Amino acid sequence: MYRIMTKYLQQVLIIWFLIFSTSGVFAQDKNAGFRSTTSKEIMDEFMSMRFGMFIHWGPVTLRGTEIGWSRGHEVPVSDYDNLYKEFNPVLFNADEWVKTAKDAGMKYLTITSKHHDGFCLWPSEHTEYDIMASPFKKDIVGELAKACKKHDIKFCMYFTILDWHDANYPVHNDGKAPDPDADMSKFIVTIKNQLKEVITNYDPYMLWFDGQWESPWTDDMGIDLYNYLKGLKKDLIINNRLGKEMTAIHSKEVDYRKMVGDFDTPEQKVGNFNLDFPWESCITIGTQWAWKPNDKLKTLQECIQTLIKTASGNGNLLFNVGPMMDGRIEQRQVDLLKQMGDWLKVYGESIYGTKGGPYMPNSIFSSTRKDNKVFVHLFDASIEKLILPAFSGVKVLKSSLMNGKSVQLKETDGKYFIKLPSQLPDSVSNVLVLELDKNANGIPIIHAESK
Ligand code: FHN
Repeated sequence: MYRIMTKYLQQVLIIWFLIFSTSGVFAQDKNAGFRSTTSKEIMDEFMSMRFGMFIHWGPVTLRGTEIGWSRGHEVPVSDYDNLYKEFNPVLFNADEWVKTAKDAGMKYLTITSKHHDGFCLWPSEHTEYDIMASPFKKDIVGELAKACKKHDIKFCMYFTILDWHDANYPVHNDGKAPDPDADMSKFIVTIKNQLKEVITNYDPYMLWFDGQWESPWTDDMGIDLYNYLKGLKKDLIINNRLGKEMTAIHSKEVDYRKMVGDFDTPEQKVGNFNLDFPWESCITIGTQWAWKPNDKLKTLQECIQTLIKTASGNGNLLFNVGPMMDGRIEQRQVDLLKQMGDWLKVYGESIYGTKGGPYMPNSIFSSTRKDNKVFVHLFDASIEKLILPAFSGVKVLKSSLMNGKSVQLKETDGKYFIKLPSQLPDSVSNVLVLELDKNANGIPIIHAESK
């Protein structure tokens, strides 16, 4: 009898496994070999910062065209690849850049240490094509790392894993087929050596990779590089552009199980609301990543409300500036960032260290929350009333505008009827604070119509 039972049991187990393994319940993730090893504590700290400075800079500023992309297009390769010989940003002052970031209310700074044109803004032992070959001959990355440490700003580095200048990388953004004489394994040795060099010399808080969409790069290379880097620095934060799965290039929903990295990186758009996986939107203050003469900059309201909308979606904003060829960030951009910082001095509690929700964002308002407060961000100063679904099992003890004035709130039939002052105080963006009798983070997500 016993033998018949075990035989039967074996058959059931085999059928059970076949059903589940084909139904995808146990389907191996595409990157079964990848697992993010960055702790939740580290990621929570990063995500609590909400706001960082992105800097795209290099010899290409001498032409005012897009970094990397204009090589061999708006700027002939022979011209582009010799710009470094003229690159002498004598007005570069790392402390000034970092103070500009700090005055903007930014908590971290990410510099394009090496973009797709392959030029390195630090003295590298693994290439001649670096800042020491220019008349400037100063370690830009090193000076920024030092200034960030001095001003308590987290120092981060952008690093491209494609390199249209390096002969060992098979693709050169010239529309031609990959170069058969290129040697990808040698290229990977070079970038591993350079990454070891910058981690050792500058101790970056986060590495922001880019350029994984081209054919020579594979997810396996990304997984190998991620594990190599984590072997060098256990607490290093690494974005998701070591792998092919991301939103920045594809406008589809991201399958987080397939990502290689610690956070998602939507680009030039506010990312989708997501409480489960960290994300950071990278967005330009103008229209071009690198400096562009007379570029059209975003208005202050667009800048502030972009930050609000990323925080309301539970994400960070990496906001990009393009310094000029002489090393200064143009005054227009500095002024805009300072005004963002002034707004954050009043309303920063509704951004830093918050979670997105509980109200899903819409065209009239969005929301963030922290401890026993829900912050309702009102995008239009002319709004006079708001009707919101009430939080179940929660009491609103106080409702007021963030800079003080109390606001009438009546709860009837599961709704809050809120009467706002005729003219809201802030011309850029206003914040209504609902103080609750319990922690707001437990409130389930609520879809509220924008009326
Ligand atoms: O090609 C780059 C581009 O130049 C810029 O660096 C952005 C910033 O995220 N990333 C790539 C485009 O997705």
